[in-house]
Amino acid sequence: MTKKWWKEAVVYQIYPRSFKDSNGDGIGDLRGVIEKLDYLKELGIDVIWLNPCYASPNDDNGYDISDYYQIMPEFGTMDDFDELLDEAHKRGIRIVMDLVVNHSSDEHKWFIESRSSRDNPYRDYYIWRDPRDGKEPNNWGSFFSPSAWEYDETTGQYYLHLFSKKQPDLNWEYEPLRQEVYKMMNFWFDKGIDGFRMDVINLIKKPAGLPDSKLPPNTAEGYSIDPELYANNPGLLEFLQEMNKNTLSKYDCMTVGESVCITPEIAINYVKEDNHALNMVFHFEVMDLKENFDLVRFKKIQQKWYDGVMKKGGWNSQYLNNHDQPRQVSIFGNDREYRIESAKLLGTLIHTLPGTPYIYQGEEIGMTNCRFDSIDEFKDIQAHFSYSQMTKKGMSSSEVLSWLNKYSRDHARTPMQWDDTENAGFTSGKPWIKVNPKYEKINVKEALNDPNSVFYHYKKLIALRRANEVMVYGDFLDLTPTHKEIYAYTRSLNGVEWLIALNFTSGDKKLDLGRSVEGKVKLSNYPDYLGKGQTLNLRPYEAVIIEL
Ligand code: ISL
Ligand code: CA
Repeated sequence: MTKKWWKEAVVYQIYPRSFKDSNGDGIGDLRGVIEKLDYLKELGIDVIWLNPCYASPNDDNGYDISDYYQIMPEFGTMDDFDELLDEAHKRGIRIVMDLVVNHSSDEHKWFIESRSSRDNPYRDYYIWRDPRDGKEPNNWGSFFSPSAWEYDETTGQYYLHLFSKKQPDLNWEYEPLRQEVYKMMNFWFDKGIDGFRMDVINLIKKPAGLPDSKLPPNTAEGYSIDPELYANNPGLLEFLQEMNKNTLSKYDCMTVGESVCITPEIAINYVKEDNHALNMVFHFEVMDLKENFDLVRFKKIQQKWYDGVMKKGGWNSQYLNNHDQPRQVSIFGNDREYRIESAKLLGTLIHTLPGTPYIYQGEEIGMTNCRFDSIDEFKDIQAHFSYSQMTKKGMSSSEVLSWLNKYSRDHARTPMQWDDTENAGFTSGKPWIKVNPKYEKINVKEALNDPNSVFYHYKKLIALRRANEVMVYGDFLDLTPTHKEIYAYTRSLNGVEWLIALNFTSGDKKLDLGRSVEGKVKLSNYPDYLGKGQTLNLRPYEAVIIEL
C-alpha cells in the first residue's frame, strides 16, 4: 500500500456558519475559525475541510454558489481567507475546500447570461430543454422540490435542477464549462489550498438522452426522484480523469468525492490509484442505516468496502456524521445515560476502521441532536421540503416534527458549543439558528477541564494514529462478523497486532473470541480492562484497543 499523507491524516470538518462568530452578527465566520485554530491544534487534527465559504445567496447555505472567486461577505473577505490558510499552515494544519460544481446558484453570472437568450454564449453552461406536451421534459423529481425542471418564460424552455430551483445544474458536456471549472480549481490551488471535498461529484454526468425514470412517482406531485438514474453514468470517470489531469495532478493535494448511490464495485474505478481520478469517496451505505441501525449490516458494509476498495488499490473514508446528518451519538450511540461512553466508542470505531477518519465539529465533545419545537425553528431547505412532502402524503404535522427531530440536517447545524455562557459562547449576538439547550453541560470549556472527556479521548485517538502505522496501513480482520452486539476486529502490520473490541449495547457482555484477548491496553473508555484468556468482558459501550 503506497504511503500518502492523506491516508495518515485525521480530517476535521468545519461548517463555518455554525462554528464561531467573531463579530456579533449571529453568523459564524472565517475570523471565528482563525480564533479557534489553537483549539484544533490542541486536538491534534491534520486537515480542516471547510464547508462552502464562497459568495452565495444561501438558498442551501453556500451550496448555491454565485461567485467561485469570492468569499461570502457574511463569512469575511479574501484577506481573512488568506490569513486563515496561512495561520493553519503555520500550525501544520492543511485546508481542504468544498467544490460545488454539479450546480451553481441561479444568481451566478453564468446563469444570468444563460437564461437571457437562447443564443447567449453561456446558454450551454446549463441544461435547457423544450417542454414535452406543454409540461416538464421528463418525470424527474428534485431532492429539494417536486420537479427537477423549472420553466423559464424568457426563452420558453425548462432548466434542470437536481436540487433547489436556485441551484441549476451545470452542463458538463460543454467543454468551455469544464475548462472554467478547472481554471477556478487551479486558482484555489495556487493560493495554497490542500485539496477538495467534491459535492455530489458523481451526479455531474447525466444519463444520455435524459430518459424518464422508471420508478413509480415518489413525490406528492407525481415526479420520481431517482438518484440511481442520476448517478455514476458512463463517462463520469473520463470527466474526473480530465479534471485530475488539468488540476489535481499538478498539486500535492487530497480529494474526496461525495457520491450518492455508490457501491465499492463502482467506487474502485474512481479511487484506484492507477486510474488517476479521486483519492477516496464518501458513500452513504452507513448513513442509510441511521433509521434502523443494525450492527451486522454495518460490519458487512465495512467488509465490502475493505475488500472491494482498500484491497484493490483504492482508499476509503470513515465518517458517521456531517453537516447533512443527525449527530452520531444520538443515532448510533446512546445520548442519555451513556453519552460519554458511546461517543468515545464511536470515535474509537472510525479511527480504527480502515480509511481516513473525518470528525464533524462538535463530535469531539459528544454534541447531541437538538429539540426543535416547531417547523419554523428548522432553517434547512430540505427540512421544509420534507415537511411539505410528508404532510401532503398524509402524515400529521406532529408526526413529521418528530421525524425531523431525529433526522433533520439542522441537528448538525446548531452552533458549536464553546462554553456555558449565553448562546454557548458562539456569538454575542442573536444566533442564526437555535442553540442546543444542552450547551450548559456539553461544551468545549467543560471538556477541556475534564481529563475523562470525549475531547481527550479523541485527542488520544489522533495521537495514537500519528504514532502507530498499524492504525493506518494495518490489515483488517473482522473477528465477529455475525455478532449483533459486539464488534471485535484486528489491525496488523509487520508483526504488530491490535485488537479493537467494542460493545454497542448498554448491558454487560461477555464473548469467547477463541483467541487471546490479553495484551497491553493502548486506549479505553473505562479505567480498567476485564478481558481474560480468550474472553472479552465488556461493560456498556466499552471500547478498547489492545496491543496483543
Ligand atoms: O442530505 C441528504 C440526505 O440526508 C442528501 O439529500 C444530500 O442533499 C446529498 O447528500 C447531497 O449533499 C450535498 O449536496 C447538496 C447540499 O445540500 C448538501 O449540504 C451537500 O452535502 C446540494 O449541494
Ligand atoms: Ca459573524
